[in-house]
Amino acid sequence: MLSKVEEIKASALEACSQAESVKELEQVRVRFLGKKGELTLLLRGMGQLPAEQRPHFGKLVNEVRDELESALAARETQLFQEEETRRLAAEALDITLPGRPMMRGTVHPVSQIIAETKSIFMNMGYEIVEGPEVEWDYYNFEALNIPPDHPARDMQDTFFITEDLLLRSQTSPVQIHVMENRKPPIRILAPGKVYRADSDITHSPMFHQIEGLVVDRGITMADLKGTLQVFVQRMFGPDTKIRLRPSYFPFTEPSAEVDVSCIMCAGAGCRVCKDTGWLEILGSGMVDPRVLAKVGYDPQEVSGFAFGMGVERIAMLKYGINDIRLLFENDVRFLKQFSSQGGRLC
Ligand code: 2U9
Repeated sequence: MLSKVEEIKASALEACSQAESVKELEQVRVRFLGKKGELTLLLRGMGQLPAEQRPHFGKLVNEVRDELESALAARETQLFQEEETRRLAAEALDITLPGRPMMRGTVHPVSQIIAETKSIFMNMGYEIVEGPEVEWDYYNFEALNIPPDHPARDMQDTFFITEDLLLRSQTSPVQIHVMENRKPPIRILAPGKVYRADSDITHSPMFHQIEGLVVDRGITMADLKGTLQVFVQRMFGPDTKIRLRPSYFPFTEPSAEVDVSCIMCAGAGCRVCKDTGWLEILGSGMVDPRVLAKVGYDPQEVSGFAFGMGVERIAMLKYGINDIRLLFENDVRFLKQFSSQGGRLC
């Protein structure tokens, strides 16, 4: 029986050191120390020994069990550490790998034109002003010398909310509010959304306008022309020329449409300018004395010039866009072409 104990001890310690995982180690524990384990059964068979040998035998088996338990615990700690090291190595992150590339957003071409125009006029001392998109009929029409029978008031052209309330069809009401609340000198730029019941490849029911207004003593058409000359040179390039053609607007007298030398062919004639060498970009004129009088200014004392442009039209000309709807669809393939990096990855 004693040699059997030594035999079990040797094979248990051997199995313990050979176990390659915590699971295998548990099997070793069960095999030798479990309820039906080899050492346990040996202890249970002690009754077959002569009485005087039992204490010595029992002591020996208990020593072997203690030794095996210590060996199992030591091996378990070792295996835990090895398994932990392997797990951490498998989970390791390589933080030197480059990150996933992300597309950088771009500024919408309409916003680019608005920002550029604001910057050009702010550098000339203009103040940027804004106002409500829902307006009274009075501010959108009446104060601007647009009589009740004028075609612009037609229900087909303007989005009326009630008989007196509408979605503004131009940003001019903003300038009327400013003039009602301030005395000249006035030098303001009013960018914003406007609404007209119009929709085709060059018209959208909502579009953006930028209007400018200067009122002071002694303002003349020369001031208007000089200001617009500076604007187009900064917007389209230093060689850009302008020409003024007589026109009519209810709120300006005299009025002029302003053309720039074609930004595609520099005036030589091409498809974009329909071989004329010129592109119409805005309307302008001297503020009608009746408009000045309506806000309480004395037209004998002060005069003013005003101009207005459609932002989408400027963007279409500047970037060669042939359908206004592209500016409202927000197709990333279209928009990324207007990034300063051409929509490249970060
Ligand atoms: C006040 C007095 C006068 C603003 C002006 C135009 C001429 C003009 C159009 C350009 C293209 C509108 O978007 S568009 O269809 N605008 O031609 N706008 S003068 O005149 C004003 C504004 C405010 C108090």
